[in-house]
Amino acid sequence: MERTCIILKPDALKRRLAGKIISRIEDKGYIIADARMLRLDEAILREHYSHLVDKPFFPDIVAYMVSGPVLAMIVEGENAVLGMRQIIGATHFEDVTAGTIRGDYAFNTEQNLIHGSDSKESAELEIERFFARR
Ligand code: IDP
Ligand code: MG
Repeated sequence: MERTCIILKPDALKRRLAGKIISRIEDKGYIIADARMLRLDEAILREHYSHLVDKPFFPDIVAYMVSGPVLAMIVEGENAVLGMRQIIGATHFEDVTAGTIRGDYAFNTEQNLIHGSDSKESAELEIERFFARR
């Protein structure tokens, strides 16, 4: 069984969309194996988004991601990494399609409600980062 790390970002909780998003995950057939509320800080975000630290918008991402609690989850099921990326939708707003979580609820590239690991390797690192270490 494959597992992936999903994070409901602060806007998902502020907009009271957690229930709807979790329903979509369960409707796909996946199991919420573990979950925890976290408050992220810049240090963990520099790690989690290490591929973006040099981007001009990185300070905005930090401000967004520390603006409230997040809900980190371990989601399990067949092809969970790719399957979750499919229901999450594309990264960039111009590529997002309706029917995905981002396509149906987000209205820009940055505040896009949900994180999902992009590979099995990232999933294991992120589960370690958000569940084992803290
Ligand atoms: P992903 O979340 O689809 O895996 P990444 O490229 O890993 O996309 O980017 C991480 C997060 O950083 C995105 O989910 C989004 O919140 C933010 N982000 C990525 N690219 C941009 C951008 O061009 N402008 C503003 N925010 C961005
Ligand atoms: Mg990513």
